[in-house]
Amino acid sequence: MSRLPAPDLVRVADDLETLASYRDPQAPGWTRRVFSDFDRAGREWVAGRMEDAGLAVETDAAANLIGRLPGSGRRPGVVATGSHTDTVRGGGRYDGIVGVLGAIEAVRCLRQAGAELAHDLVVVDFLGEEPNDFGLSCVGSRAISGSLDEGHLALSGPDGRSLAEAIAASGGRPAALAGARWPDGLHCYIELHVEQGPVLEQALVPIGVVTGIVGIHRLLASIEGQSDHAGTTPMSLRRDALAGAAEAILAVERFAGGGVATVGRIEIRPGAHNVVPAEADLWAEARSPDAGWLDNFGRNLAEELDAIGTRRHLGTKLSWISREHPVTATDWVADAIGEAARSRGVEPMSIPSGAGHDASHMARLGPMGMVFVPSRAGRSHCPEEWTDLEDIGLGIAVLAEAIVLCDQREEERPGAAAHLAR
Ligand code: HGY
Ligand code: MN
Ligand code: MN
Repeated sequence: MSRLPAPDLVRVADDLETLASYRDPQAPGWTRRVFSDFDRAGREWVAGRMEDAGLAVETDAAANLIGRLPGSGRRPGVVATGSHTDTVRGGGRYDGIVGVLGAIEAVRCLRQAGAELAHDLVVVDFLGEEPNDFGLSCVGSRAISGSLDEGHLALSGPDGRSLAEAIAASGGRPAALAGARWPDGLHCYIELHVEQGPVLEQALVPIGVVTGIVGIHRLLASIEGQSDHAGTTPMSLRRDALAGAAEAILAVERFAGGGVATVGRIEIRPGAHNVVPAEADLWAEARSPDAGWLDNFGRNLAEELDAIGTRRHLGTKLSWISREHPVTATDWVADAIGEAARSRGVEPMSIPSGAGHDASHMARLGPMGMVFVPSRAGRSHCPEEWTDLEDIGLGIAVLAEAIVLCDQREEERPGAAAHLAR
């Protein structure tokens, strides 16, 4: 039996509702996109909640919001938890948010119980987990894990600003980004998140222990043809970039067998009824737990784009925006999460994650595990996204208990070393 108090569900519901009120009223759903005024204001409020919970708050060079509870044992490395509070356009109130507000509530439970941790505990609201206008996701966790490079910082957005400038406007110091990597090492990272799929709900199991996270490869395919008069140019003489793009979209769908792949955005120029399209840009991604499958997908798509270009006399260019490898959760962290669930009377379910998470990047630094709670009807990245408060409360209780269990583990077990070497 746990000696930690149960999370205060009224307080958690209030926090969820307040953060949801920081939203873009011009956009659908509960939109709070990274680098927007709404995101900045929401995170300022989150910083206040961290302080109220007894955390010492700082903003690091990548504009990650970090709340620290000092440990008493002077053990090296931190126990880290958290997630993100930015949303996709038209998103919901739970994706990422449950992991940040849940971590703050877990801190309150630990402090209320007088629980002393040997390691420092840090709660992170990572900057910009969702793909942003620069085409990049997980900006903050990439920076912390040392993989946000100069090329990323130079990416330019629709308003002509660079990613570095956007990070600075959100309170970061991009010139000092090397310092964003955890200076004191990672004992382990545990993230609470909504499942974003239907598996737990259908199985009537309220807690999932994540086994691993899919790899995600994101790309931009640019197709160049020629703009011509749509009434006078014979079909045989056209170099229609959009018709080529249509073939490419269907190729992405065809090559998705065995994994998932999506074209989520397309831009056409000049974009008029009566002009043959001269340029098309497609933003697409593929996901799989199998790194080999992802490589094959990329090869197949590159060959197919070349073939489309040759057949249709179009120029084609494929650029990879990011290529995240699949990661597996660390056994001893996953075991601790399972034990924490059982201490709350729940037999958890092992479950892979088809969604990407900051945890994928934190896994570069050390042992990683995730706790999932059910999503109603599996809906996510939409305004209807919903998780019952009781399930969120249980997830927070499991997170708090898992933090205590993982804190007590000795460091540098062989599993952790193998993980870092991957
Ligand atoms: O796109 C994803 O998988 C995540 O929700 N950011
Ligand atoms: Mn998301
Ligand atoms: Mn998320």
